[in-house]
Amino acid sequence: MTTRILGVVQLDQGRLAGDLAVLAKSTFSSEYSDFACGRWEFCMLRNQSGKQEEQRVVVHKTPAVATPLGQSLPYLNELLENHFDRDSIRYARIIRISENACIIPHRDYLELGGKFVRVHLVLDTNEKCANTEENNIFHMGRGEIWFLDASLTHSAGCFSATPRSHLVVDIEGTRSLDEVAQNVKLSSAINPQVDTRKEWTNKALESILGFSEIISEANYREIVAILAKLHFFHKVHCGDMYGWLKEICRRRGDPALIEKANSLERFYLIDRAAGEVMTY
Ligand SMILES: O=C(O)CCC(=O)C(=O)O
Repeated sequence: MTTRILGVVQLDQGRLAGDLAVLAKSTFSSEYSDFACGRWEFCMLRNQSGKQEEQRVVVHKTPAVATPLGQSLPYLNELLENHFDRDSIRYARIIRISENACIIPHRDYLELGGKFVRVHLVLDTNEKCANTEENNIFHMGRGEIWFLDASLTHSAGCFSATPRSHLVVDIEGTRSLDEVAQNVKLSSAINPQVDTRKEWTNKALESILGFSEIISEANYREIVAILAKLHFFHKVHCGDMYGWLKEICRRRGDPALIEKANSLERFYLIDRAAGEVMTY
């Protein structure tokens, strides 16, 4: 796993609560909702133009400018200024995941022709929230700053009634990882993460392949969401869902559904055009 913790910051819970209360009343974007299985959402705090309407991420070379929402969050601004090099920030977003939602396993940057150093500063979380990368599952703890290798297949989910909120910062891609997180405590005390997921069994596999009896255009997205969440609970690679989906559609024998499965795998894992949106 190349994703790793970079350090820990001491959060001021009172001031953080003030900004989280503002966010709770703010409008989150529906951009990238094709990546969401349930309520996985984000809002922009800094972007290229400083305009709230600029919601899509592109690779650019100028220091990110605070949006009106970003300007209204004094503590989060202070965290950005204290722990990152302002000139190297390209985007800052809040990503919130609500109960029983996740982002579909995917790879980033496929459409961008470049990369960022993507870091997460964890604002609000609990033990029922997890991130995943290929075969691995891990929990990012409150106050921790993590580098996330978003070019690998990954996902994140929340399975508690309390939503999870991360401050996600995209840093100029040429910056060395060692200089990305500033004024942080090193995290030598962090316990190694234990994978408590269940073993995957043939019985479990056959049960989901049984969706081939009922899959249709009408329930496709719901079945995709079920497949997308399984790796949070069973020891499988987070990208395995695309193989299962293709097999379900093959067994169904419907060419349109098979084509849709191939197209989902291409879009989320292999190749996307700039600005392309997936509908299914
Ligand atoms: O943790 C999340 O909500 C999203 C993780 C992710 O997909 C990313 O940061 O690229």
